[in-house]
Amino acid sequence: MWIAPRTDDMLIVVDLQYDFLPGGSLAVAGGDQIIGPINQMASKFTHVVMTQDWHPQDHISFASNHDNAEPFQIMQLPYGPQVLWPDHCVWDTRGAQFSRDVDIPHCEMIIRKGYNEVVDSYSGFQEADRRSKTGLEGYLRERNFKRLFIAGLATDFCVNWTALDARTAGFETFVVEDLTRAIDTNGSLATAWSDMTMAGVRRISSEDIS
Ligand code: VGL
Ligand code: ZN
Repeated sequence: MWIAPRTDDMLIVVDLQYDFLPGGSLAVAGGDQIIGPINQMASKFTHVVMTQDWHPQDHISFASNHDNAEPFQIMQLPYGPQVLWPDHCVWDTRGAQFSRDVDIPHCEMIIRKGYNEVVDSYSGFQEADRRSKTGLEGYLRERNFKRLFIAGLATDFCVNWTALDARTAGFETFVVEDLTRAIDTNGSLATAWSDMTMAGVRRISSEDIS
């Protein structure tokens, strides 16, 4: 398959932040390996946005903010089941910063998410209550983007939820599989790919992009 980037395509680069990289508090194995190739892919796209996981210290998704809770446990919250995480991407900490190896100077917008202390937001489009929008859909529509390409961290959480919401919003959506890495807790990676496939997300390789 050969795909030539067009000016009505948007590349969405998800969460290339220190806490998701080796040495970080929620490190994704091999996360550092995809940064260089994502920079290269980004240079082929006219339009790029990045998402940034951005939590207050008292965020509901942190196990440390609940009694007798451990990271990676699932807790029922008013908006549904929530995986509890180690503290990560606390705003104004180094862990929340983009890796300095990210080199995408033409990135035109950064969407922060997860800043509401009582709702998590894996998706770049909306919070986990499925109600509060980030504004990304409006931005993409208003500027007439048609196809979305998604890469970054983590395949089974923020990439997955962003891709599913992109499909719900009606965009043709491609996930560049070799430029993602997964957390994979409780079978989450297999579930993510089956959900994305069912939703019509196209699973491609960076080699497909010319
Ligand atoms: C993410 C877990 C918690 C992600 C963010 O970027 O995939 N995962 N917050
Ligand atoms: Zn998070």
